[in-house]
Amino acid sequence: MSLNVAPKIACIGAGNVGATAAQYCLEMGLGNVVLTDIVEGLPQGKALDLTEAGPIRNYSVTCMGTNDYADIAGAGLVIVTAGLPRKPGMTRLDLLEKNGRIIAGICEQIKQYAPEAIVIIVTNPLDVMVHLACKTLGFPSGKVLGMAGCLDSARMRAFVAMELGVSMKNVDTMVLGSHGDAMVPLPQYTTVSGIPVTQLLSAERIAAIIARTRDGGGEIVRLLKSGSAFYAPAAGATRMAQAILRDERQVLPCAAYLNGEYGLSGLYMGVPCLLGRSGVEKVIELKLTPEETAALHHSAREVQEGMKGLEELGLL
Ligand code: A3D
Repeated sequence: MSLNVAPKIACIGAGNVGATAAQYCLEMGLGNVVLTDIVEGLPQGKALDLTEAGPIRNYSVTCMGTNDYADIAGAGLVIVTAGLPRKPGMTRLDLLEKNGRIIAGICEQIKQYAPEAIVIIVTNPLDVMVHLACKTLGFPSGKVLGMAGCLDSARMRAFVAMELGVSMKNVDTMVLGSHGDAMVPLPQYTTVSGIPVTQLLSAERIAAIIARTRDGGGEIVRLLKSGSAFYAPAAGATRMAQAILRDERQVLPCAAYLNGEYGLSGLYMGVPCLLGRSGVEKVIELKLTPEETAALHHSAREVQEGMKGLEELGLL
C-alpha cells in the first residue's frame, strides 16, 4: 500500500470555477482535493466524476465531495470560489452584501477547520472580498490573497500573442490594480522574449489590446449569454496554488495587502507578488510613470468605495 502524502487542497464552491480549479489541481498532481458546496450532491457528483477521470488522465491524487466543512480539516491551501454572479437587476451593493455574507460565513469555517491554510479568494467583487476574508479569518495578511491579476495578465498575453502571431509562451505582461474596469495593464512591462511590445506594435494596437483586456470578462459573458468565464480564472487560481504549494518563488500579479507600497495602505489590490510556501512573501514595487500611478490610485479608490459599502452593511 502506498502512503499518499500529497497536500490537501480545499476548493470551496463546486460551480464552474471551483470544479475546474479542482480538475486542474488534480491533473497537475498538486494535492488531494476536497470539493465543497452548499448544494447537496453537487460536490459529491463532480468529485466522483473527477475521480473516474483519474485512470485516463493519469493522476493518483484523490478527490472527495462534501457539504461538511469538517472534511477540509488539515487543508494547507483553500481556494474559495463560492458566491453568486451579478444577475440582471442586481446592484453592485446587492452583490456586495450577498457575496460578503457568503465569504464571511465560509471564512469562519476555514478558521475553525483549516487554521494553518493559505487562502486564495476568487469570488467577486474580488479585492473587497479578499479584505473581508482576511479580516474574518484573522490570519496574517500574506496568507490571504486574491486571484485576478493572473487572469487579467493571461488574457493580455493571449491577445498580444494573437496580434503578433507568436507563441503565448514568449509573451510576458503585468496587469495591476483592482479587478474590473479600473485595472491597470502595463505596456512598459509587456515583452515578447524580452523585446518590449512597444517596439513591436503601434500605440493604437496596444491601446486596443488594453481595451480588450479590460473588457475580457464582459466579452466572454456576452458570448456565453449565461454564466461567466471559468477556464482561465480557474487556471489563474491553480497557477497561484502551484507557486505556493511547490514553494516556487514565482512573481505573479495577485491581490495582496498593501502596507505603504505604491503609496497605498490598508487595502487589498493587484500587485506583483513573490509567491512561495508562506503565501505572499514580498510585494514587488515597480517603477511606474505618473499616469500609471494615477491610474493605480484611481483603482484603489474603487476598492475603498467597496470597503465603505461593506462597512455600511456592518460586514467589515
Ligand atoms: P457558479 O458556477 O455559480 O458557482 C458558484 C458556486 O458557489 C455554486 O455551486 C454555489 O452553489 C456555490 N455557493 C454559493 N453559496 C455558497 C456557500 N455559502 N457555501 C459554499 N458554496 C456556495 O459561479 P462561478 O464558479 O462561475 O464563479 C464563482 C465566483 O467567482 C463568482 O463570484 C464570480 O464572480 C467569481 N469569478 C471571479 C473571477 C476573477 O477574476 C476575480 C473570475 C471568474 C469568476
